Amino acid sequence: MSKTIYVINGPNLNLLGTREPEKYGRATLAEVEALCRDTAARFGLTVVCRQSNHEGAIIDAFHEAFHDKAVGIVFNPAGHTTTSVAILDAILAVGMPVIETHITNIHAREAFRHDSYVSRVARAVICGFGVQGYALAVIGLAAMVGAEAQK
Ligand code: CA2
Repeated sequence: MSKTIYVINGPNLNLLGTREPEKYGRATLAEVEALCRDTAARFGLTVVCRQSNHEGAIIDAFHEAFHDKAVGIVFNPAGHTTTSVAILDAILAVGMPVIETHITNIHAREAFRHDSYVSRVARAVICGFGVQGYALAVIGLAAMVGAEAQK
């Protein structure tokens, strides 16, 4: 049976491709999720995608990943990055590798975006590659969980 990874996106990322393309690009969330599925398929991984504008629903998605026996999570916490101890606790609770992923280089932006709670507990962090960062995150996660490229 193939291993499953989750791709979880936080608040406002449902607007991808429709607003602020100069910052976040022109790809829609559906296209980003397809990029993740296609990239994961190269390693025989199955992807479950979740997005919510609500902190509790994001935490529920982490719990779902745990109950689903997922092997890891690609996570863009968006506006919760620097605010949510509850999400930090959820990452610790599920005990699986989380790859924090940001479309923009948060360190080149306003100071309030820099100090990520998620980074304290994420296994790795990717930012500034645009939506291609999601593909890089999936590839890195695949290596971490021992998923090999399919012939
Ligand atoms: O660069 C990223 O991926 C961010 O996580 C995006 C967040 C921002 O608060 C973080 O500092 C960095 C904002 C997400 C907003 O998403 C939108 C997408 C399209 C159009 C408008 C907003």
